Amino acid sequence: MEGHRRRIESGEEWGRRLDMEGALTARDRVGIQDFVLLDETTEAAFLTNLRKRFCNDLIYTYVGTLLVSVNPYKELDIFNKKQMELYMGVNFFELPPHIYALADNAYHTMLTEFNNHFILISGESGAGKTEASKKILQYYAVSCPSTTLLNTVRDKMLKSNPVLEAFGNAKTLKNDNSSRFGKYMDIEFDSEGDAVGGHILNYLLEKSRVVHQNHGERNFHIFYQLVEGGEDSLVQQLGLERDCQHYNYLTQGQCAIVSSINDKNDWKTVRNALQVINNIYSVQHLFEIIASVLHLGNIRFDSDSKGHALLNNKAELRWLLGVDAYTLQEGLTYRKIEANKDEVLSPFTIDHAIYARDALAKAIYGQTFTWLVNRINESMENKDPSKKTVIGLLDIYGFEVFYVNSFEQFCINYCNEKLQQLFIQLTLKAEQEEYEAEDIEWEPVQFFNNKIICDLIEEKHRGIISILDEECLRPGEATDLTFLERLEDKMGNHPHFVTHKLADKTTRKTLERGDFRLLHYAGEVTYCVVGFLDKNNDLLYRNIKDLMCQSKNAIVRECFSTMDPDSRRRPETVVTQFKSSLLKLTEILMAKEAWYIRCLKSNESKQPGQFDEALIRHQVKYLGLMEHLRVRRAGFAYRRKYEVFLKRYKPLCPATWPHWRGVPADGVEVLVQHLGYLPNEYKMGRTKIFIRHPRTLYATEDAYERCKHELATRLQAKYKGY
Ligand code: AD9
Ligand code: MG
Repeated sequence: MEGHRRRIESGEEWGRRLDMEGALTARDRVGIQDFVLLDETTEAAFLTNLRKRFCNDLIYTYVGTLLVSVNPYKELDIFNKKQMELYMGVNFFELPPHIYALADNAYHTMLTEFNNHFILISGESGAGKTEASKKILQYYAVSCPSTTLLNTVRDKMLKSNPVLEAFGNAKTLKNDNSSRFGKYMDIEFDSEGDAVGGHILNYLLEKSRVVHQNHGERNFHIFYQLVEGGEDSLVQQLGLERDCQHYNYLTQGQCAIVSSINDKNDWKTVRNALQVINNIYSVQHLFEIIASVLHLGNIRFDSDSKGHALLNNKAELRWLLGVDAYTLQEGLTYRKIEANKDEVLSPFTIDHAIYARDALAKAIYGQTFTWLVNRINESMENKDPSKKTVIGLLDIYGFEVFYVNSFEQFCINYCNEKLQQLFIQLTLKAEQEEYEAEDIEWEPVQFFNNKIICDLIEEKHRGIISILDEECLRPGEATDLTFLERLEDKMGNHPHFVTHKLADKTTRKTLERGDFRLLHYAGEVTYCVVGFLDKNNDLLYRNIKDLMCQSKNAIVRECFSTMDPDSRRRPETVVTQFKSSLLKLTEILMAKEAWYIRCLKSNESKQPGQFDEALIRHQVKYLGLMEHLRVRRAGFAYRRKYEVFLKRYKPLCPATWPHWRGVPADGVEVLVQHLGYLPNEYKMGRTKIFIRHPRTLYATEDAYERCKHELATRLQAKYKGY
């Protein structure tokens, strides 16, 4: 690990120099780079500062070590190798705020303390989370030491991004490149700081998009990329038409062409990045699957005289997944029922047949996505996991509200509630509780705790998820509307839950009978219950599943053979699986040291340079930034157990070196007195020392590095003669 951190002219010093040069003060012109240093902690002052910076293309501002980022919706010249080099190994507050500074600081803290970290990137849909996570990954790819072998791992990590974005992102009304899955990626480092491996956990892909898109939205990018950009021979081989309009699954949103997206070029990038999968046969199978889904979507049904579904265009069947065409046709138009050890075929109506077709398309795509993540993980695997520390990057779908919100928005917004809860627990709550526990004098800061909404959704036996699952257990009897009625019975007068029946006169006008409204931490969302039960059950007929296990396509065969191996057990519902995976994620994160990036969306129309004050004020409010600022301002940036602090810095004081004989707290007191800490710079708690500002600690750290260096030089000189 490198010794001294570089010290260079700081942003503050730069500001002061400008002051002396006259004209406008830097502070007046470009705002202040850490909200903690603002004269007043009002929302108005906060927004004024943010606006000043935004208007000067300064999209980053700190609140202590938390980074606030405002989406500029334009390319800025601050993300390049030169900038990266500027930030490498430099103390946090010494340069203007940047995502590279946060990435670098997390990295160096990990190396010095040999512990695990994570970077929580949050904000609503389109706020810039995915862009932020890519910039961090690029920073590590450039800044970490490199060898040929490691370059391969690094290359795979970088390539995983375009691949997963092609398969997991889509254009929505909020964002032209919206993440439709959640992603948590561990970057693994060895003790030298080399990136030696990576691992991705993926969360609930919005599969319904494969078969249905709302007006103004698209299916996943990969479909358009293949149709538009695929090589002639490939397109021909897959039996595709080079026209998105030809495909039922690509045209429902009526916006196959988007000005900000170049599917042809993106295809080239993705094709190249697919090297991340080491097997060319698999890549070919992957393309066959994408094409099969498109063909499947073009299968239509007619009805015979008895109202039973008949396949209309059998021609499409020959392109489908290397399975027997006749059996597939049967699977899409009949259901196999076991009765007294006999198998009976029960014909579908057209609606049922469409349901079966779409369920198959969703299952194939969803399973393939998981397969893809697994292959990427294999290729980034750390070959020697014995000694490693990690930095985890969390980039999940942001909070979203559309004109019509369904099961998918419910899951996405629930996930955002959980992340907000984690943020509250780790910052506002834990921080204040710690001051109390350590007997540090403290004026409590009030904040809105969204636990009440998390409980409303996920509480055992009483929450919305439990009620939904119970309804899913009553096939034939329960419907989306009985689910709504049960919610009304149970939630009655909950302050964050409203329906048409429960609402007062004014609110009732804004609610349909089949809706329920949740008052989320980030705003109200009205959910339409239609489809909740089906989407939560996510059933695939047994005979279709069995058929897929015989596919000639190795990926399909593998995916469906490993799907819920215990067929006697009822599979967990979608939302319950999601809830458990979020619980596990919270445990993973809680065991690590946290860094935060709060992304703000500057305007709804995706325009560069537009600072929509009302929109930003709303985000500042619900993200809890003001409360965070108040806690930070009154609080302490750094704290360490007396033992740990003393162990590291004891060489700096003759009275504590090489051994301190008394209790650690007294040793620390002697040490900081010796270092000249002023009384208001630190506080002694019951078990820890609290340091108000990071610069105090950085000065101590610099002194420690100098001391270590001198000690090493002296030792070298002493032993030179031997
Ligand atoms: V969602 O929850 O996945 O729907 P994100 O991930 O928060 O959302 P994303 O990072 O995809 O948003 O950003 C949306 C768009 O904003 C990008 O496609 C860019 O066009 C734009 N953006 C975001 N951050 C930056 C930036 N630092 N510089 C330039 C940016 N443009
Ligand atoms: Mg995203």
